[in-house]
Amino acid sequence: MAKTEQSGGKTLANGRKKFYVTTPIYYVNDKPHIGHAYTSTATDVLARWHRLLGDDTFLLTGTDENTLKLVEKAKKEGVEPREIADRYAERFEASAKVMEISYDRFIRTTDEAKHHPGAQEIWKRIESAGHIYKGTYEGLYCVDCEAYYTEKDLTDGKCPIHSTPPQKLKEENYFFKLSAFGDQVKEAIDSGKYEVVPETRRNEILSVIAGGLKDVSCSRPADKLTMGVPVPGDDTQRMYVWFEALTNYLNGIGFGWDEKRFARYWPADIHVIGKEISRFHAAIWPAMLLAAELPLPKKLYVHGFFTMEGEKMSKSKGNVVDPFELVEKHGVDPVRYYLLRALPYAEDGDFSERRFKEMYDSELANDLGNLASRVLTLVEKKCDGKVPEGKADPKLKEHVAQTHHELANLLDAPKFAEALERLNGLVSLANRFIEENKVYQQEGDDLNGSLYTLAQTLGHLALLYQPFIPGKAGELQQRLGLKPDGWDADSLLEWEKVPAGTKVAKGEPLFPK
Ligand code: ME8
Repeated sequence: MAKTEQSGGKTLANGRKKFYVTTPIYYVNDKPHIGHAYTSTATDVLARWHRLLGDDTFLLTGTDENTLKLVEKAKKEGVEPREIADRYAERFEASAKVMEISYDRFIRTTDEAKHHPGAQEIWKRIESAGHIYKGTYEGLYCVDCEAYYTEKDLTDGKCPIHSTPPQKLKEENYFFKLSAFGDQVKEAIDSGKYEVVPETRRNEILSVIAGGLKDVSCSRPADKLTMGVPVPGDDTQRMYVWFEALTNYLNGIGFGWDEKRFARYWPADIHVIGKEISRFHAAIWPAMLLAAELPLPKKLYVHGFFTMEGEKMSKSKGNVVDPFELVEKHGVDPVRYYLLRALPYAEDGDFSERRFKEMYDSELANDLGNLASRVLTLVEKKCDGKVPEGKADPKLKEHVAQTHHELANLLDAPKFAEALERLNGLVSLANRFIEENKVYQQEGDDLNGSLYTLAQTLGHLALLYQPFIPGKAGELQQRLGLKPDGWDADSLLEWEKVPAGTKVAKGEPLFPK
């Protein structure tokens, strides 16, 4: 398989490919829930996959803090906004750790040394190119979305996402000439230079652009938005939160404070986001970059939303699922696995405890867990715990190679649920191989060939599941004497993973029931 097919585009001076992936930065006015955990986990799968391929990988996540809603919440609680921001930013970082997100940097937009300078630099570049002007904004604003709306965007006079009436604003602020970039953004998306997936989302955004992009307000009066990034050269204004938050994707890798690192990783290979913020990422963000004369990101992946047992998750319904509790109850790998499997590509998904249990029992315990324990038990019982020398079964070997190929394509899409299904397909095939050949009754060369083949297959599975369930995959690697890192696209594909003579350990069931 050609390496370029699997890796991020740019080749670095040291010959390695780079891969830069981001999560949205999350608001700090509330606790993290499984929606946030899903996005971060999906992002993490891509980062871990590219590290496995040997790419120089960077995963950025963090928090979006300079919001009016935080200022208002702080006023109500009688505390400084920063106090609340610190509280929740800590919570989000802790949830990233609990979900085993392998982030390289956690950015906070209150960071005056490593976020503000980059955000202001972008402002200056856009302004000096003539794309920012002063005007009066008169219209609607949803504080929960931190977004401007027109009457026709509303549902029964309310915000379509939060079902709350928006504020009416009339204020002096700066505008970004978004209208001047419609054609260029359209061309970038149409041509795939900035690839927006799934296609339904791409078509949606193209029709928004075809309807005409209007200039957008890009600042708020400093007396209202008392925290935030000061507009360069005008103390009375702060940058509108989305306008500076989007620049986190540049600042997080060094824009404004480590240009060398910035040059190494930009452009982003993929931004992962939820569907409600696609306009910001597919229209305003590329326009800002074009205006500032910076390269566009390569891809935007827009995923659907989780509902909870069929209902919208909301605090008032009390059905928001806390990732900390979930991990405490089930362990992190099953939670990651379930979230990734439960959200189909291009659609919404439902979180259900019953489905979680069913999936755990059938796919993890009965299929993958069982395969591992059957193969390791057979090697222990029949071959003294050492992988025998034997002839590889050509069909299973071919299927392993095919799985690599398909997995690479599915993760390139990226289709997480399908990628796991594909791996599960290999597990089923290996289980069937044991049944059909009655490996437990085999002797001599037949037995040796079967166990040698199964040990290699299990070795490949231990590596290929690693991006999804790093803990359990790691345990399996250990039992097979397999190293977790130091692989690249070529060595990963090599058939022999657990050479004859390797001493393996049976261990406890990987997924106890
Ligand atoms: O929008 N299902 O932050 P946010 C799946 N700060 N994913 C969900 C979800 C659900 N029910 N609910 C939330 C913001 N998400 C801005 C982003 S980026 C420059 C600024 C995930 O805290 C999903 O990824 O509201 C969504 O886009 C994100 O959380 C929104 O997080």
